[in-house]
Order: sequence, then C-alpha cells, then structure tokens
Amino acid sequence: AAPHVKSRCPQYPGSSINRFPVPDDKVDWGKNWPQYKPVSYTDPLVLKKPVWADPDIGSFSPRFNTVDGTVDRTGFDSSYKVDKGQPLNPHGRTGVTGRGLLGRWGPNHAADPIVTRWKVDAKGAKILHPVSKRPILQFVSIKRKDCGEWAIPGGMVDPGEQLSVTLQREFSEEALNSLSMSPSERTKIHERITKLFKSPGFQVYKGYVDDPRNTDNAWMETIAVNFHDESGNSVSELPLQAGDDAGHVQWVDVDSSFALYASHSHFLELVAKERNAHW
Ligand code: RP5
Ligand code: MG
Ligand code: MG
Repeated sequence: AAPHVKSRCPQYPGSSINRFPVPDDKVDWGKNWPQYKPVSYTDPLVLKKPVWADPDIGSFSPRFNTVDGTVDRTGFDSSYKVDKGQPLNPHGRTGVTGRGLLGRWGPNHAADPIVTRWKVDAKGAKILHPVSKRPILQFVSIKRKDCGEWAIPGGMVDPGEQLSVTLQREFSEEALNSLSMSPSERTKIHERITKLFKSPGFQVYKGYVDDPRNTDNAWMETIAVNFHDESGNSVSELPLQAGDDAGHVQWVDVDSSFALYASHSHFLELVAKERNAHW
C-alpha cells in the first residue's frame, strides 16, 4: 500500500505543532533511522481526561490488541506492535508521538455512513456523466467544522456500541441535526431513516484511515458502509441540516476530482465501482 500522507501533514491539526518531517522512504518502522526525533504532542483537551479519552500511560496500562473492558483496542489489520508500553502506528512513522487530538492509545474506532442516491433530471431519469457515460451517484457530505474539509458524516464508536447504531446516530447528528430536535421530532426522524439503515448496506471498507490527527501511537480505523436509496424516496426526501461537528451538509456528486477529508475519497471510489457509477 502507498505510505500514509495525511498522517504526515506538516502542521498537526488544531495546534501550532509541526511534525518531524518523514520522507516516503522512512515511513516504514522497519527502516532503521536513528535521526528520527518526533515531536511529542497530546492536545490539552485530551489531557483533561474527558470520558472518551484514556489516561496517560504510566499510571495506566491498557490491554492492547484485545477488547479491554468495553474499549475495543484490537486493530482491523493484524496485531500492532507495542514498544516500551506504547502502541506503534501500523502504517509507520508520522512525526508526532503521544495522542495528539485522539483519545485512545492505539486504534480509535469510527464508523462512516455513506448515504447515496442517483442524480436524476426533472423527469426522474438518471443523469449520465458526459465523459464516462456512467450514471452519477450523489452522497450526503458534511463540511467539518474542525478543518473546513468536506467529509462523510462519520464519528467515533462509543464503548460497547453496535456499529449499526453508530452509523445511524452519527448520520442523524451531523446530517439531520438530531441533537437539537425535540424528543418527538427525533423519534419521527429515527423511524423514517431506520428502514434504510436496517437494510444490510454494502460494507465498503474496514481498516486504517489516513487521518491528519494520527500519530505514532494513536490512529483512526473505520468501517465504512454504503446505504443506497435506489428509488430516491427514502432519505433523499429528508431535509438535511448540519449539526454537531458539521458546519454544512449537502448532496454532493461522487467524482474523483472532489477533494475529501482523510481517506474518504478512496471509500467513495469503492462505492462508485461497486455500483457501476461515474468516478
Ligand atoms: C475519520 O474521522 C473517520 O473516517 C470518520 O469519518 C471521522 C471520525 O472522527 P470525528 O468525525 O468524530 O472527528 O478518520
Ligand atoms: Mg459526530
Ligand atoms: Mg464526525
């Protein structure tokens, strides 16, 4: 696989910290590199011990590569290495040690709901892309408040939470603004989207995410699932409204030229291929 890129972005997100520059050929831990002097950084918010974060290592010894109480510390690839009590990023060096903005040492598990529909004309006929001649998919995209990049409305799996619950919950919070609804409105929305989210969906991806928040000792992993509204009369009819960590939300054409957060573009490419859509 190509070496991670966003996990080596020069400036660590939400900080003035500059990563120790890691060239492509030094990403692999197997490459001996005595000159490597990564910067240690854990965001002050994480050090304040919010419920979603681990304590600092020293007083605390997580059971890595296992389900540790309710916290799943297993990685999706093979087991990751632990060096002097600290888990090592399975995709190699990042130029930063510690946890940065991430709460967990080792893998931080997320779920990414990719909700799609076909782009149609006024008569409801699928619109073909002029170059590829393939039908165009649209997906519900949010603009992240933290970095301003467009992204899939994904989020962290709470300890012990079922994946299907995280997928529907994060979509509701970020793309439908369920958090600011009254309980009765929330119930109504929940009922309306449950049918789509209870359908099996297509598991697009499971594994490491090349996320700009990754460090040598903490990284993102996700399961991305595509829920497709083939007829266009399920989620397509819902009013989208940005909420929680999303600043904007809209249907966006699935296209290789549209830049997305982390490795989200790769996930959409897999969806487009699976559905024989334009990419
Ligand atoms: C990405 O970060 C995942 O793919 C997911 O979309 C997202 C989860 O983090 P938050 O949205 O909760 O910040 O790596
Ligand atoms: Mg969220
Ligand atoms: Mg999110």
